[in-house]
Parts: sequence; C-alpha cells; structure tokens
Amino acid sequence: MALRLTQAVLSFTGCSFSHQARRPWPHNPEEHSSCLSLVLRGEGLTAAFSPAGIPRCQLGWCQEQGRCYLFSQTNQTWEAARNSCLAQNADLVVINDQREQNYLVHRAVSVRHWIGLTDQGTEGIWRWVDNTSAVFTNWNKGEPNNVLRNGISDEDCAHLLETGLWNDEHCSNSYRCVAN
Ligand SMILES: [Ca+2]
Ligand SMILES: [Ca+2]
Repeated sequence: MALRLTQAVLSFTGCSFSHQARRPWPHNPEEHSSCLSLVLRGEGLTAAFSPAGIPRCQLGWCQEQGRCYLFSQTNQTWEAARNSCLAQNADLVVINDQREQNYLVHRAVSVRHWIGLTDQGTEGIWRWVDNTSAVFTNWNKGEPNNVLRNGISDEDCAHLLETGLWNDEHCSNSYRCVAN
C-alpha cells in the first residue's frame, strides 16, 4: 500500500534542542548525529528513524558513545530523582571518565544536575549508584566539604555545578538530574 504524505513534518525532539523543518533532512546532519532520532509525522503515519548505524535510545534520550542519557526538565530531590530513573529502568548517571564528563557538561548547559554519586553509606566514602567507587572525579576546589545545615543535615549527594565541576550538596535540595 502506498502512503501519500501531504503535510509531512520532520522534527527532532529531546536532548537540549527541538527542530522542525518542512524540507527534507537537516541542513547539517552532523550537528544532530549524537542525538536522538528523527520523527516523521504525516497524515496517519508516524515513523521514527535514527542516524544510520547508531542504535536507538528511547525517544527523548540522548546518545553518546553507545550510551543513552536523559537530562530531566524538572527539579527533584536526589532520592526522588533516583526513583524516577529506576522507574524508567535506568539510574542516575555514573561518570567514568573525562570524555563522558565533557559530554554531560555540554548537554547540561550550565544547569545544576544530580549525578549518581553519594556518600550516604559512609561519610566521606563516595560511591556510585552501581556501588563502584569513584575513580574518576571532578570536584570543584574545596569540595566535597560536607557543610552542615542547622548543625544536623550534611552534604551526601553530588551534582554538577554550572561549571560542570562537582559539589556535594544536601540530598533534599531539588535539581534536575542526568539518567543513564
Ligand atoms: Ca557527606
Ligand atoms: Ca559542598
């Protein structure tokens, strides 16, 4: 059966941008190659594509080096953010090296995001949510400093600062998060 698309719209969604064009395929495919999929919507038809040879992440997730990332748009406590990740069969991001760090900073666009690093188990012993120890770290100068709030609550959850450097913060603060 042949389908005729009379008002097809090409749209890129998710990640940190959204793009629509009423003419075929992007003006600069490279610009979009690390990111999500192309969605083609026409009358009675929705089809999704990925750049050739790249496995597909869920719609709205970003792909980099074979891994899928979701940059949340809502602020949540660290624990609520983690639960949201787990509900999507993911977890807060584990950052393995400088290249991954650089990618996340690029996509976080100077907005604070929780990452999957905590010392809630043992104060001062930072572990990732997959229970591995933090080999690669990117702490801001003077961090982690475990500042006390009201003499009781300390800082046990890590996040990206606007600069991309890491800070330990009160887990009850609300920030966006990165899932993967
Ligand atoms: Ca701490
Ligand atoms: Ca701190």
